Amino acid sequence: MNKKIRIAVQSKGRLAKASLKFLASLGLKFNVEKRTLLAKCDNPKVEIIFLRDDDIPKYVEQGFADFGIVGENVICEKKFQVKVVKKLNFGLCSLVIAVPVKSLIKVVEDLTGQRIATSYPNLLKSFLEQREISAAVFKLKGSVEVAPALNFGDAICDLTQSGKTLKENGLKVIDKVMDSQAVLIAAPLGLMDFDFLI
Ligand code: PRT
Ligand code: ZN
Repeated sequence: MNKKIRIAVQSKGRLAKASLKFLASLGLKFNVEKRTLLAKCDNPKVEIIFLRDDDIPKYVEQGFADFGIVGENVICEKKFQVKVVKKLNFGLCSLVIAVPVKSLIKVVEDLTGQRIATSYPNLLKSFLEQREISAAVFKLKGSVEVAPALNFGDAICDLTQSGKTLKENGLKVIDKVMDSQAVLIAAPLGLMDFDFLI
């Protein structure tokens, strides 16, 4: 095989360090200190590309990267056409629905007619549809947990790991949309000669 394998990982953020650790565990050696957008590996057939996590599935889907490491939540939200080839058991978190602790909303059925702020509108809408709940979904890019305190939403749907941020913002979980973890993804067109990664 002469083709170079290009692997896309998050440049900064929650998955960055663990992604490189996973690649190192496969025997790949690369220089992270002199890291630019692209890092060459000792193995000349492999190169690592550093991206925003949201862009990783696009690169893989379009074939600009052969593999990528990203949270399942990202690929499920935008329904990217990529294959999940391995669950990596890091970046564990859950996408949950939470409300202010004193809210009269106790179960998701109580969300009918209410406003929910989230960075994951597609996943939330499918969840609500499955439960036949009609609620207004507002998209926010970040800091979703502060929305109810600012009266921008009666509930939120966001990722949580330790639960600390929800607690600090006076919120409690009433239901779970999905569990998520980091996954190794590949372009949909086969995985020839890449066995060492799987
Ligand atoms: O810059 P870039 O676009 O690459 O990164 P990003 O800021 O969009 O993503 P980043 O680094 O925050 O998260 C990358 C991935 O890590 C996510 O897509 C998830 O798959 C995974 N992950 C695991 C998490 C968390 N745990 C997590 N706790 N992503 C976000 N959070 C947030 C959560 O929403 C809350 O606001 O962290 C905050 C703290 O959580 P608690 O519950 O531990 O307090
Ligand atoms: Zn991102």
